[in-house]
Amino acid sequence: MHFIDQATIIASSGAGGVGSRHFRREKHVPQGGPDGGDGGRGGDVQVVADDRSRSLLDYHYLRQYAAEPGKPGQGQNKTGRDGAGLVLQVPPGTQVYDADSGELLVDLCVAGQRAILLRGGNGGWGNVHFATATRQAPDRANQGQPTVTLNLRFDLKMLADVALVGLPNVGKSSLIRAISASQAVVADYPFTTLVPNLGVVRHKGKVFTVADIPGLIAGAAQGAGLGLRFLRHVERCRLIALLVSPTDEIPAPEALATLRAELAAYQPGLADRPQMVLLSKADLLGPEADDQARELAALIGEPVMAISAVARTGLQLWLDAVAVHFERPLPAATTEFDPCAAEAPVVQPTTKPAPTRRAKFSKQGKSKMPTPRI
Ligand SMILES: Nc1nc2c(ncn2[C@@H]2O[C@H](COP(=O)(O)OP(=O)(O)OP(=O)(O)O)[C@@H](O)[C@H]2O)c(=O)[nH]1
Ligand SMILES: [Mg+2]
Repeated sequence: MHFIDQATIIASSGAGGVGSRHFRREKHVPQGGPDGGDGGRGGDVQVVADDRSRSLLDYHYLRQYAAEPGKPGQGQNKTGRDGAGLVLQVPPGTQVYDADSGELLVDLCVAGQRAILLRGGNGGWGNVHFATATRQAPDRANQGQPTVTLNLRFDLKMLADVALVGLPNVGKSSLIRAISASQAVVADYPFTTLVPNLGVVRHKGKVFTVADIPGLIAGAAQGAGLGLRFLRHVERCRLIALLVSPTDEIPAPEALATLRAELAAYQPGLADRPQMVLLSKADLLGPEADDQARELAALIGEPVMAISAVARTGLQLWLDAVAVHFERPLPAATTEFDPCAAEAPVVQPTTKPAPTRRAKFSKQGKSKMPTPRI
């Protein structure tokens, strides 16, 4: 599957329908009064976080989206039909920006969360509204409010509980395959994984999501390897698992320092995110694996767990530790990151009120319909 995590689109609200300029025409009702109905409302543009979508691929191919305009009002006081709204479905974790001003409009961090980005235009008044005692045949009606166009930027930052970070070839994809149904590709060469993979782990009644991030190398901050492009997906993880393995080209303490330096270069705050160190491919170390893990732990001054995706050892213990980590009540003044607590899933719909315009009528008495911009 193609994975697209950024897209820019143009979205337009529906214009309001034009009001009708109509007079009653019935047998035996000479000079029937005005009966032109109002135009229908234009459709809104909404955005919704949809659990089933994982990528912004659709928006990469199709860039222009428009809600339906309201239908014109009609005689016999008939109001025009409202235009259908437009619902843009994006994966949870998508931030929606106004591409021109750079303003964050809404951060959709919970599945099902939705926001109205643009409200459809109100329909114009039909001539029935303009009748007065002295003006009983009003020759005017209102144009509906025009369409409003917004350039939108979608920025997907995956919402996983745990991010797997390590040098290329350390066994990240093998690990996500071993603990979830993810079909991440595994191969014996660096940079097998080119885009992040997401897996759902079910462990002893707990469910959490794990992201396998493409391998990092020293100098990623300057663009080496795949650069830091995919670290945006680590930004919103609550726990970072740092993997080192006996097959790394550099010793484990050095590998850890490299990974941490690259994380900090991407975003200083990432260094403070809770981390766990995993000694991957423990099967290659045979019975010495646990000793080596203890040695490394003593060297770096923090706990290290030995795991093997191939031999499936240490996985349950590690998942126990992850579950305990997420269960632990957070201290009052915690700095632990929780994307949804930090930005409570309150939707702040951004609406741009459209200016009202009067209808202009040509000599033939026909109204000019609002022309949608796209
Ligand atoms: N012996 C052993 N080999 C492993 C283990 N986990 C992964 N490997 C091997 O290590 C190689 C790389 O594994 P991947 O899971 O693709 O590594 P990765 O970290 O996802 O690599 P990139 O996507 O390139 O960053 C493959 O040949 C795997 O078979 C393990 O637990 N034990
Ligand atoms: Mg991989």
